[in-house]
Amino acid sequence: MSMDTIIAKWFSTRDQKMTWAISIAFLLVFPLYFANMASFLPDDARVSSDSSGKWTVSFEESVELEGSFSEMVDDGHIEEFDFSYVDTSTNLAYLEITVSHDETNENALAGPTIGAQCDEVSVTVNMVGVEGYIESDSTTDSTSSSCPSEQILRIYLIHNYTTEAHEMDGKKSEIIAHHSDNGTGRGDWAFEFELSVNRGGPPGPGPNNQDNGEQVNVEWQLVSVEVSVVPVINTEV
Ligand SMILES: [Ca+2]
Ligand SMILES: [Ca+2]
Repeated sequence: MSMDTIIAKWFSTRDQKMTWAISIAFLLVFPLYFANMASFLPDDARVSSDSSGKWTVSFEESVELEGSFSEMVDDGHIEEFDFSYVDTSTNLAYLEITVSHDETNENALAGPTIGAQCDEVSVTVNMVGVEGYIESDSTTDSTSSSCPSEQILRIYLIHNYTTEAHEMDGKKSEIIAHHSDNGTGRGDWAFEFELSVNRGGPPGPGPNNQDNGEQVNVEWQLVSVEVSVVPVINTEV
């Protein structure tokens, strides 16, 4: 069978001609499509393949649990607070606790306040009931005796946590694993804060001011993060 005969047979019917026409059209269109595939995807598209490459990693935080309260704390008194979190469907990033106080109630024995001294507030987070955390980056203890005071403690649940978008090389699955909480942060969280009164007074020997403790304000947030990994688009020709 000669080449002319073969070609004549392939194109002998209208259906065969149509099939060839469609096949050639796809051969032309597919390379163009794959070459520009990234530009067809929406900004938040996720690519399911797990090949190695260069990726843009970005983050969106959400507050999973939060609370705030104020307590009038007496000298030497320890206030305790706790909560539980067991949901494993989230990717926990950190717990942040902000403890603030000022000197608001120190009064001289007689007359206006003289030489007031800021009270001291110490905060301790008890991690015994919690499934792991990143010890090297976290703050679980803090003390302040300068007013006004704001102490911020963060306990991280992801290694090298950042919210700045950045590029990484490797497999997508490895990058997601790199930014995973790995199950840390679940369990019973507990923290306590203690106040020690400092009484100022007029210069020289003599009686100290009165100070009946202090108002201590606490805010806390347990924050999760959604990690987005999209391929870096090479715009160079
Ligand atoms: Ca004081
Ligand atoms: Ca006070």
